[in-house]
Amino acid sequence: MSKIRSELRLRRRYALLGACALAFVTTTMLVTQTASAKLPGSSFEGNDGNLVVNTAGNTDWANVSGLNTGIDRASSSGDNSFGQGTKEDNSAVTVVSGSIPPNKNDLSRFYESSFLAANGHNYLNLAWERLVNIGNANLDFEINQKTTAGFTNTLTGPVTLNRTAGDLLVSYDFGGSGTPSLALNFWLTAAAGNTAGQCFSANALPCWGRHVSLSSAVSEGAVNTASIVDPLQVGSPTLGVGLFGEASIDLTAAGVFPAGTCEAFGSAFVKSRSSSSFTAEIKDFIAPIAVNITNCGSITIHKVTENGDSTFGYTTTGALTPSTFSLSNNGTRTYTAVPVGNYSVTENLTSAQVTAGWTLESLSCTATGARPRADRRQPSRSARPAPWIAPTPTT
Ligand SMILES: [Ca+2]
Ligand SMILES: [Ca+2]
Ligand SMILES: [Ca+2]
Repeated sequence: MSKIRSELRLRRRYALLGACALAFVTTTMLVTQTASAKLPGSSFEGNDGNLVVNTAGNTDWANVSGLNTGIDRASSSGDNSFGQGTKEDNSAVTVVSGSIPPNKNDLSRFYESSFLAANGHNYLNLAWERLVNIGNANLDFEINQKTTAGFTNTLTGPVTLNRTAGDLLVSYDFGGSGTPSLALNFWLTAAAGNTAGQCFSANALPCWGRHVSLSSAVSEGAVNTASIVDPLQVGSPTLGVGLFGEASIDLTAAGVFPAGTCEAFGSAFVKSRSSSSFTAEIKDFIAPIAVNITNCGSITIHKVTENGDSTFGYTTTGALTPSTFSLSNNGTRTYTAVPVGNYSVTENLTSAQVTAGWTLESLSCTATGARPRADRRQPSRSARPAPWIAPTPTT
């Protein structure tokens, strides 16, 4: 989660007001879609079927930030998969050990990255690799808010997937040639107010809900049509035709992150279906890995005084709750689950504090887990907010 922290230091001498402007998104980008392999607003080459940057200034798997990698057990009698007859709607599953049948996809690796772009949209990139090209590739990436305790790549036996309402299933259906079909399902529960009639396939809750096809306006994907190199593997091996597939999704445009809401997904894994049917048996999987897919961050204000102490009042903009607060020396105020937007926090001295000689010593704004914009400027002697730093949270 992006975390923006500001710090204000005051000491007695002269009266001054300080403010820290915090912006998750500070600019509006005008993006024109071109023939390059990127979604509008994204720098990621998500439909060229390779892992390397082909156009300077872009990103691809070879250089994307926040890369997460899942690696399957060796493809042999020790590979892990779901027990016979397992379907997507099953949460109580059994992990078995053994080779993947030749007519089913034998997964070897998957990659995940996500980022918040300057246009305020969250993008999710996914990729998979398989050992043998059997033509079709029908896969599901399951993206959960919570982790499933004990579900590691050494587990065998029963496990219940820790699914939460709103969890995400990204279907990747490749017919052996052409462009893959991408779709989303959301996990539905009675507690969330859903009804069984909203299930896509199952007859009872909890279940995967409506299968939402993703258009080319909000998603893209490709499977490699020529031999490529995977620079993320030791020795950069060559992958033959059809062994690598990737996708990129604009989660915001796809409605996964509605405006003004906070969502966070912390775990992801991939599994292979035996056909394009949603209810087909799922077989091989690669155990879950930690991911950080979120559209929100937190803001922490830390107050430090020198040569005494007092109670200082603050006002904020950006609809933070509470909108005003007070801090004394070493006090902090943290706002969590802060949606994308522009925020400012301003310290307001009382006339008594001015008379007492409080003055601004220093003020710093930093962004953690993010890419701060380092355009630092001296604090102004006016009470206007936003004289300072505008960090953006991610690359
Ligand atoms: Ca690519
Ligand atoms: Ca590329
Ligand atoms: Ca496996």
